[in-house]
Amino acid sequence: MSNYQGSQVVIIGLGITGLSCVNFFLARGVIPKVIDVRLCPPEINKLPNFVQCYLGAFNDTWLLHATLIVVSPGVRLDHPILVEALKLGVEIIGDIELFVREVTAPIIAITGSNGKSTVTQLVSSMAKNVGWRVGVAGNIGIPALSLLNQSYQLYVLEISSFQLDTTYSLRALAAVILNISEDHMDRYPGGLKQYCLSKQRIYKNAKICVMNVLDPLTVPIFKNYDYCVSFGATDSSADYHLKYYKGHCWIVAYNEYVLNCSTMKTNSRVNYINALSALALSDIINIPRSVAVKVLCQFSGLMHRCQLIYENRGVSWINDSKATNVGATKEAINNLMLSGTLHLMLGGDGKLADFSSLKHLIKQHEIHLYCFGKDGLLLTELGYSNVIFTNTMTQAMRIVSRRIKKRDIVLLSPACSSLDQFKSFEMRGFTFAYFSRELG
Ligand code: UMA
Ligand code: ADP
Repeated sequence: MSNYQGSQVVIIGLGITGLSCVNFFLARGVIPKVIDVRLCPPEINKLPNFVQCYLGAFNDTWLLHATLIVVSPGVRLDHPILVEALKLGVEIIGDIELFVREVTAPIIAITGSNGKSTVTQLVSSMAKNVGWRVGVAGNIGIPALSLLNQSYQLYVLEISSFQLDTTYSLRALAAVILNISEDHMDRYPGGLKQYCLSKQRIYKNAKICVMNVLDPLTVPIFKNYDYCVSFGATDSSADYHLKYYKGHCWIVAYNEYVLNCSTMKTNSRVNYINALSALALSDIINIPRSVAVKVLCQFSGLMHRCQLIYENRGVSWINDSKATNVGATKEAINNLMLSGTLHLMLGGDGKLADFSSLKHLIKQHEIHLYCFGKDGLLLTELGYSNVIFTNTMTQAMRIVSRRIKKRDIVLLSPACSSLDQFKSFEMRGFTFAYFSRELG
């Protein structure tokens, strides 16, 4: 446990992370200062009035005179004033660092470009089904510090690359990088290499590393782990893999046929792959196989991830609003059983992504494109014919609704963040669901 008495603490960001950090310090008798570039940050009403708050811009004097700066994940670390503070010897960390300095219970740490929330949900459900008290937190939407003072036996943390960038003391019992594909390029001027190095930080000092053998970028570069476990959908040399046997896809663990995927509620191959890493993690913490398999069978997928939300007049409407990068959108397209036309809705903030690898898929499946939002115009360049540009997603849906016919699929898998036009990916997904029913 660290002692922050006498520290001059400045917290940047008053979203859910910033507020959890404020409460953390107040509980330790330290009154932090808070900065937020917004004039009306989301959690301002929950900030006690004796905590000094500077809104609308960074307060350079506060930052340069701090002894500890705690940044929210949305804050860029290459901001000149933070670079200057660092040079002056000011410590800059994030909420996960504060958290891991305090906890003694084992931590399962999960990162990757896609599948983090799904695997976090699966592993934590398995552990809860055994009867353990499990804290589930992190990028999944619950600040880790908000779970600190409870007697959890295990923490399952979803950790983003932004959070890993400001974490130094994580010593996970088991850590996994599920996969790495381009994301958040607006935050990583060093490109995929820099993003990948952020993800790799999860393995630093981990006891057991779980890696995806089909994705070389997930292989640990830090070698001080006790041992490494592998998964890989189509690689039968991996400890956990998928195998076709008598017409069915099976989950195989250490050469044992563990689960017939057709008995699972989800029929998404992506979720079979997520089941592999979840099972690997559950085996590491000695969850009985029977419990793990029961959870996998009952799992029907999370909301806003390739979720069939409406069927009418032979047309299926699928909400994959959580596809906020190219990798997830590719996966969604490849997973579909197409017999009619695919109407794909792309748009939002692309975070400086290179979308070009979608072009081939779009041509191959003769996909009709509907592009909207901040990067909508850029996305229209992916199409050949049948490309529509609108300002908003709802305008695009109105056009889609006039063009659909029996056996078609309308897929919202936008390859972009929602934040240019929506409060969150959930709000974008709910809006899509609402208008599917209105217009479909
Ligand atoms: N802010 C500043 N200066 C900046 C940047 C932000 O003052 O330079 C302020 C904003 O004005 C805002 C506040 O900081 O008022 C918000 O902070 P934040 O953006 O870090 O968001 P939080 O509300 O604290 O939520 C964060 C994560 N957000 C981001 O990583 C952008 C949430 O992940 C996470 O669930 C939450 O902490 C709890 O851990 C969201 C996300 O989009 C869902 N994550 C990315 C992703 O999944 O792709 C990584
Ligand atoms: P994350 O928390 O990493 O964003 P989610 O489980 O919320 O991951 O899923 C986000 C998106 O990625 C969804 O579009 C989902 O269909 C897709 N997805 C989930 N698992 C995988 C995977 N293993 N590989 C590629 N895409 C995936």
